[in-house]
Order: sequence, then structure tokens, then C-alpha cells
Amino acid sequence: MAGDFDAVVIGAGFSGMYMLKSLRDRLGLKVRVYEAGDSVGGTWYWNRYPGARCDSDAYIYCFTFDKQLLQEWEWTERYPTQPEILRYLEHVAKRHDLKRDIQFSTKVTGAEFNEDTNLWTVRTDKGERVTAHHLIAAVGTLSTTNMPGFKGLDKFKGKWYHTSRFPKEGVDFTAKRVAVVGTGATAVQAIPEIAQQAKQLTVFQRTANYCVPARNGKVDPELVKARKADYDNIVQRIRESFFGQEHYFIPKSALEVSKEERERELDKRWDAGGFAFWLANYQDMFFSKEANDVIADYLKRKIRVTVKDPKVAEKLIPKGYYYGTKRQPLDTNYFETFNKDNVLLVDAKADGPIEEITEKGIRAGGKEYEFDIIVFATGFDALTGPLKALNLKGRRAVSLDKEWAEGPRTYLGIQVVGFPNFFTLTGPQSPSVLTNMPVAIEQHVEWVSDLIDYMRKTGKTVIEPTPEAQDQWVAHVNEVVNTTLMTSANSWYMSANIPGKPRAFLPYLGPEGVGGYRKKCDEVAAHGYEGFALV
Ligand code: NA7
Repeated sequence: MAGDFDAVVIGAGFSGMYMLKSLRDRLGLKVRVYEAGDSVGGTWYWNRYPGARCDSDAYIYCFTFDKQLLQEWEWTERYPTQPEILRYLEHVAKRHDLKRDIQFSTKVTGAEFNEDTNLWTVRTDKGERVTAHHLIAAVGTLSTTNMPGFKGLDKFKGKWYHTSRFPKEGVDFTAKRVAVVGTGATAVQAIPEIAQQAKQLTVFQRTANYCVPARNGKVDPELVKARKADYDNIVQRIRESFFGQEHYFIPKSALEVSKEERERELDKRWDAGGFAFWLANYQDMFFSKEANDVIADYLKRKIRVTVKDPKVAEKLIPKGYYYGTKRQPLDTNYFETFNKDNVLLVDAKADGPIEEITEKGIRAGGKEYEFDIIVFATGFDALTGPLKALNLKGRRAVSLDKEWAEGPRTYLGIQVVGFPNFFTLTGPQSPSVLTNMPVAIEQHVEWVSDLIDYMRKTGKTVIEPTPEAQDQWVAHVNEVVNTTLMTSANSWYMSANIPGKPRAFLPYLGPEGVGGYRKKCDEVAAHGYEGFALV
């Protein structure tokens, strides 16, 4: 059995790049990567909207497999901007000579598993058909754009953009009347930037968000030095941690401490900025409604003191869901932006939803607003979207789309019954988006590489989960998350942002996070890949 390639990898972002490096340089395999963009970067290649920046601290949002690069690379700020991350990934591609095995500007349009040859046939929009033993989706988790089907969009005479497909040359908002639709993590970054340029900015908010300051800036050179000296330990810690970050819950209930102590702890996290408020808070925040309420109250008070007009502040106060059950946006002057004279907030729920896009702008709540530019910051068809879009057919030509009609079903978030030798890096039902992504990516890449190495050494050619193992994993994923408040929110984690998408929690919120999940995956491997059928 020999295909054109040992492995085809789809996507050249963080995960595809490391997958290529690992299979080619560590195992000596023949690998082809297909990438739709004209260079590396994946999600970071496409998300070029104003203010686009990483929400994890740069010193851990990077590859850790290249120890020398950890020492050499200098990030300019606490959170790198999109252009800086692209520069970093371009540098990695050059340093490891990755581009020679990546075919750019090529989209995979479908792939079928052949049960006679045990090979995948992969088709591209360039008319190619190649065969490969292993097929690896490195397609990202937030890469399929969610563009709501607003009536009348084709009539709009101005320009419109989705944040995840911004033009490379940028957009000049100077002297323009601009609308931003959406107030998720993307919009929270973009709104303050656009407001600085635009003549008038109108924000259409359907659900108000709990925001915490990012507190971006230069990192103290002494801290940078100390971290570099301590990188081995840092890497070990984030690999074993819950969220792939150096954040740890306070091992107490928010309700068992005095109000003064709680305020002190919350102040500390608020002042530190970043994900600490979300991921290093009281341990019952994600479990107890009462504990969650007192923490949420702190954030609501912050909005009330920041936003000058009490009516606007009231609109910006989140309602109807528990703090932290939607992705935490990090902000730089987000609430302050609503104090500016050129910024208007439209509550696209209480004041009436967006009814249609007109020639001149947006009609919402019976009123027409006129714009030169509309920016849709309406998010993504998360996790399953990019995989379903691959148009895969497994055994008996069953499509992945059909297999997942009721929501994703996987074993360990890595493989799917009926799709042999197909791997989903940071796929649904793995920790994925609940972690600092590079940590989850490196874990999956290394685990899949070890598995492929094992298969070659033991003469196995086909791997696929057993239906029992998959059923148990799906049940476990749901059982764990059902003990938390996460399932109560209409979040993209819950598939609730896409009309008609079956309600299911998409990532895996393991009892010990990504660290515990790593242990579980390692145990599976140590027991001869328990739960998988290897032939
Ligand atoms: P999100 O977090 O999904 O946010 C999308 C926003 O767009 C959110 O405020 C939505 O309101 C709003 N939205 C979506 N559809 C509509 C319609 N039809 N009408 C009005 N408003 C709408 O996407 P982001 O890009 O901000 O962030 C995604 C992730 O990328 C982020 O979490 C990071 O992990 C990186 P809703 O809240 O659904 O009511």
C-alpha cells in the first residue's frame, strides 16, 4: 500500500505547520500540506481586522518545541498583534524550511476513504487528486465564517466586510459612517480602534458582554529575562495546567470568604488584566450560580462606573447568562469608547433586532440607520464548521456532515468512527478552544506523530476508534460539562450562535483540563491505543 503521500495535512496555521515539521523531520515521512491562503498563518492569516491581537500572553502563545527559538524570539508587547504573530509564523516556516512542502492558494474540496486500498483520495480546487495514507485536518477551530443571512445585503450600496476576511490592504474608516454588528471578543477589539477613525460608529449589540481589561503594554525586560531562564519549567507547567496558561483557580468558594477578601482578590485579577479574572477566579465560579452572581456583580459595577450615560451603561450590562460561560473578551478602552460623542449603541434585542440591510444601511427596530461601511463581527461556525466543510466521505461513502448531523461524535476529539486514519487536530470534544491553543496543538501533534510512528513500527496500516470507545467518550464529555454552568449559555461553545446547529457543547472541559486530558491520551497510548481498532 503506497499512496502519493504518507500524509496530507489540510491547513498551514500553527497546527499544520508543526504537524508537517513533526511528520517530515522527525519521522521522515512524505507529507503534503494544502493551504487556502497564499502563506502560512491559518486563522491568523485571515483575521486582519483592526485591533486583532492575541488574548493569551505572548510568552506562552508560541511553539515550545523549538527551545532555541523560545530564547531568541523577542515579542514587542504582552499580547502580540495579528501582524506580529504572522511575522513569527513566517519566521518559523523559514527556519524549519516548511514552505517547500506546503501548496498555497489551494483549497481541499473533498476527500474519500477507499476501503480496498485503505488510502484517502484528496481533491483540491486546482483539479488535483492525490492519495495519502493519513489525512490530518489542521483546519483551525474558528475559521469558518458565520455570516448571518441578513435580508437585503446585496442591495447595500456601501462597502461591507466580515472581520475574519478583512482585506489585506486594510480599510480606511476616516470620515466614514460605520456600523459594527456583533459584540463578541472580535468586536471588543475592533470597536475602540474603528471609533478612533470613523466619523460616526454605530454598534449593534444583541448580547452584552462581560469584558475585562487586557492591560497590554511592554513587558518589563527583567521579567522577559526571568521567563527565558525559566522556560523549561514554564513549558512543563502550562502542559500540566488546566487551561494551558499559568492561571490556577483560588481553591475556595467565592461565598466562603468575606466581602473584603473577595473584593481584594477580584481587584488583583482586574488590575493584572488578561485571563486571570476568568481562569484564576474562585473555584466554584463555573459551578455555583450564587458564587457566579457575586463575581458577575463586580464586573457590572465596573461598567456602571466607566460608562458615563447610565442608560448606555444599562444596555452594556450583560443579562441572562452566567459570567464566564461565554468566551471572555479582553478589552482596551471598550466601555470607555461608548463615552465618545461619535459612538452610538443600538440594543439589537430590546430596541428590536436587525430586520434587513437596505441600500443605505441597516433597518433595526423599525428605524433605518445610514452607513458607508458595515463591519460584521458575527463570529464563526466553531469547531465542527471547518471539518464539515471538508466534504469528507469515510467508510461506505458516509459523509462527516451526515455523521455529525446531531452534533459531533469523536473519540478523544482526535478520531471519528468510520473515518479511518483521519485525525482532527484540536477537534471537537478535545480541550481545544478552552486552552491556550498552542499547548493543545502541540499535544495533539505530538500524540498523532507518536501514533503514526507506532503504526509504522508495528506494521499497522489502519486505525479507527471502536464504536464503544467513541460512545463512552461522547457520554463523558457531556457528563463533565453538565455539572457546570457552561451549558446554560447561548454561546458558540454550545453551538448556539448558528441557527439550526444542533445544541452541543463543542470542546472538552475535562475535570483536570488540558493537563488531565494529556494524561488520559498518554494512558491510552501506553495501553496499546486502548479504544482504537488497529489493523
Ligand atoms: P462571537 O463571539 O461569536 O461573537 C459574534 C457576535 O455577533 C456576538 O455578539 C453575536 O451576538 C453577534 N451576532 C451573531 N449573529 C448575529 C445576528 N444575526 N444579529 C445580530 N448579532 C449577531 O465571535 P467573535 O468573532 O467575536 O469571537 C469568536 C472567537 O474568536 C473568540 O471567542 C475568540 O476565541 C477568538 P450573540 O452573542 O450571539 O447574541
